[in-house]
Amino acid sequence: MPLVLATWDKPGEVAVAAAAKKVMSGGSVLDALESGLTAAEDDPDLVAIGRGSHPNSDGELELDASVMVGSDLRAGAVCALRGILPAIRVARWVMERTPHVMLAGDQARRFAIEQGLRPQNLMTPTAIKAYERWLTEPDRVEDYVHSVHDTVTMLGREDDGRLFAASSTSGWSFKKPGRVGDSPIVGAGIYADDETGAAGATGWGEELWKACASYRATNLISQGLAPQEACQAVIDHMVRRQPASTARQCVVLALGKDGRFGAAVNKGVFHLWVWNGVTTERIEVVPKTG
Ligand code: SD4
Repeated sequence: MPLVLATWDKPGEVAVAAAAKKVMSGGSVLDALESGLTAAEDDPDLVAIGRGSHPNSDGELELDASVMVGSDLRAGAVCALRGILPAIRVARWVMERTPHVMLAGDQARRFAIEQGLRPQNLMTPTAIKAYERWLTEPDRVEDYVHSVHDTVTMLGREDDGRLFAASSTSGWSFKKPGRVGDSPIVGAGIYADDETGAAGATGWGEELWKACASYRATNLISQGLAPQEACQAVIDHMVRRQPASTARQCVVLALGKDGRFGAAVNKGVFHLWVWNGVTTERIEVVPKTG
């Protein structure tokens, strides 16, 4: 049976449902990850990724996205992409239609337009209102960044064991223009290698990037750890080596080539959606105690 994982409560639910639908209509798991992230990016009511999410401090949305294929380590990514949806499709096109791994900013936008996407305004009235409120109360930015999960990271496994990872994000609410987090970075926000496993990260991008969280998790799986143990080991390593990372939520999830999966969080509660080819489950992940 195919398997699909998606992060965070509301956007993850939208993403996993769209992914399941794609597979059930004959799509591949790679297509399913693209469909899942596209659905979440496109939903104006989700203050999460893509349309309707929080902009940077200039009031503009800058999107990051990435995808990786575990059979041959192919990868594609875009960062600081403005006015284009779906960012995940552009990341996939970078992988499939160019010899590169990442395109950035205005040149990523130009590539997306050349490939047939139309520039559009991604700000909704609700997002504009949130931005205007932030302009008058910038000190309260922490209220926003802790209450909004602005990333969906997905992992997938085909029936035959092929693994995939993908992520899409608008990054931190009201971030510095040009800031790029872990999500589009291969090894940080995503990693997939059929010989070991697939992994993803979400939460505080700067810290997860410094930890090379996704690659670290798959590397630990290659050393014999179960996916759950590998995720916890990455979080433990971050707590020990990057103690400042405990100030904000950091999550690591992983999927083994045998279909076992796991997730770990450093603080707070995290929700992971899992579709196992038949049913969808919402799993609550809490920090390890003791
Ligand atoms: C970032 N890691 O840009 C992303 C944010 C995130 O839930 O995952 N939020 O830092």
